Amino acid sequence: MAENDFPFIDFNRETYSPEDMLERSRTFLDWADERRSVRDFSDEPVPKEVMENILMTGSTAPSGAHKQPWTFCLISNASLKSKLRALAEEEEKKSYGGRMSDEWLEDLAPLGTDWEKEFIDIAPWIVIVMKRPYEIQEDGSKRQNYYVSESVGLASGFLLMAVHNAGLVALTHTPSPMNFIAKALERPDNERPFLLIPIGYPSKSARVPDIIRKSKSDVIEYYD
Ligand code: IYR
Repeated sequence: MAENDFPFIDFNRETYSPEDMLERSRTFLDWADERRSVRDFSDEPVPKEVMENILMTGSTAPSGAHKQPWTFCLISNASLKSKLRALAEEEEKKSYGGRMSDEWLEDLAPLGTDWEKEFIDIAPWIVIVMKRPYEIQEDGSKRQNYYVSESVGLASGFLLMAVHNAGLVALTHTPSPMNFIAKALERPDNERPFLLIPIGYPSKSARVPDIIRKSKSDVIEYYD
């Protein structure tokens, strides 16, 4: 058997009656709907093992050919956080100061974002989600991964739900361009930064915009 072959095993999971499914799916939706992106963090510590569990939940996501093309950099080091903040703010100042279109800035205005990224210093943990377009094999040759952005996006979604489940909050921050992150973390050539995610407790005074989510008729097209 080749190294990457997996034997097939029986799969039996618990199923639910239609009534129970309805109840469970509604309860899960209500719970998921409570998740919010939060920009104001507390500096209260969060145990490392909680973070490891959250990241490993992200790592249960499906991926192209089961290549799991992600690495999660788990950062708590204060001077590294400060360095990342300074570098992110340098880029964001340029973005907010002219690189982003007027229309983009107009779309962001109601969310209250700006170039300042204080949360990178304050949140106890910063996760950098790296995507791996290819693997470097032992003989030095490259082997492609598949549907890398889709896979890493799914892993990030799973991770965010695990954060929510732990009673913590996160922000999916996308400093742009992000090359500085790979450099600061001395990541290998086959990794590219995908998201910067501060994770922690919300600050006591945290406020969030009162957003309205799209309704069923906005997001579902039926083909019965
Ligand atoms: N990357 C910037 C700008 C930004 C862009 C979008 I699209 C957002 O939904 C929020 C922010 C930043 O992180 O501030």
